[in-house]
Amino acid sequence: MPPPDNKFVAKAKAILEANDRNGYTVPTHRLYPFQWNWDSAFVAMGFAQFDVDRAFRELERLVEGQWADGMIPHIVFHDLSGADSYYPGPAVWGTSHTVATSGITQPPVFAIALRAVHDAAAAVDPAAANARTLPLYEAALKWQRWWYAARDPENTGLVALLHPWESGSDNSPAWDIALARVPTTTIKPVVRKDTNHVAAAMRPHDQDYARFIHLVETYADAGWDPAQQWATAPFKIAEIQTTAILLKAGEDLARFAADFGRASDAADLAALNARTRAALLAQWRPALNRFVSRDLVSGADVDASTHAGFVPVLALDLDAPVARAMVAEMARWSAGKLGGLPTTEPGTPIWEPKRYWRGPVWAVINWLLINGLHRNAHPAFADQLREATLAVIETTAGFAEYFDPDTGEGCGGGDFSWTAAAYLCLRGVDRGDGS
Ligand code: 9WN
Repeated sequence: MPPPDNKFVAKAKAILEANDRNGYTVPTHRLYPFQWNWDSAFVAMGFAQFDVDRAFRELERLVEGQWADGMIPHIVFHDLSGADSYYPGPAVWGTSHTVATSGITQPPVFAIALRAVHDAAAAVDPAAANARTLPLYEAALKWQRWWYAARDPENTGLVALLHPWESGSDNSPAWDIALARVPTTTIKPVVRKDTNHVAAAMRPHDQDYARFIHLVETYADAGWDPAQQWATAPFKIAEIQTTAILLKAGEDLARFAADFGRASDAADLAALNARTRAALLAQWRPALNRFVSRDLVSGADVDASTHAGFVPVLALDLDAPVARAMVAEMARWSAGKLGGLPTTEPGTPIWEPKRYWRGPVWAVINWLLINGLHRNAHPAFADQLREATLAVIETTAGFAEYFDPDTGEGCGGGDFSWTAAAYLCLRGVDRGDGS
């Protein structure tokens, strides 16, 4: 169902159009002047609500950055004309690909988006939709295989992140213990630009940035070779949000493999999905009512209370008591708060309602959870999150990057692409799953 005509729908479309840079969409003007990986996947689902051709184009442009080994980097620097407003740019990354890119990746929402874009296109012309999808399916499958080869070489079923930026939740308290082991020394000075655009109190600390850049320099030194990075990484987290997204992507790819008659791809995907499903289920902690990541350097559970603990609902069919316990916990965190689910548990020492991934609400996280809640037969709480997301945008925050759950204030960058995309998809469909 297309979104109804209202002034917010018009504004959301206008934001996507204004952030368009010749077929890809910047997350927001100046603060993020390039193409970001998971942002583009969410944006493609937003475009699919009103312009499927443009939705495909978003994904095609992201694939221009795909490396020979299959990785799709977290930033593609198509056009360097606005480069002075962002740090770190290509010179810091020191990668070598035909288009300048970063050297790390981001959550693989791409295949999930491809499914939504394909299905929107197929409603009009199935043959044309399949023809345009096929090369993107192949790119997504290659990336899926990269994840398993490069980030789960021991075949545990959980994929690991080697840099907090790969999570998309950069300064989450989930990384505090692991990141504290990373030195703050860097070869070249750190020259932050983000705090020229957004108040420092809403962004990561300088110490976080020093460690982020230390990791970049360490991996650049390893020649961006996945095996060498794995061997030398001082930060290595088998991470549940990314793994859950990878599993959902694997399910969507398996459906494409069946549709396209790719029997051997389908068999590979079924085996990978089954291994990951079992590994993810084993990360449930009944005492916490959440799933937990594992720190592969120390071997310990990452038990910081962050939203990531709920994201496996996206890709698992949970036993009813587990789903109920999880929903009750999410309801407790969001009680009396605005915008949906806060990214950390309110009232705890880690809770900072304005500081980026340490408390604020993000529309795209709500969106992933809403999909998972429908899958697991919790439509009432899904609707509550959906209504809260739409309401905070319409009443207090506008299309901000993220929201303060105490005040409903919009924080970070303005006219933000993925917030606009989330709005279009959540406003447009009753189930709120972009389909
Ligand atoms: C680093 C673009 C990206 C999002 C991430 C978000 C933020 C970048 C930054 O912005 O990260 O990748 O410089 O802060 O954390 O989720 O993809 O919107």
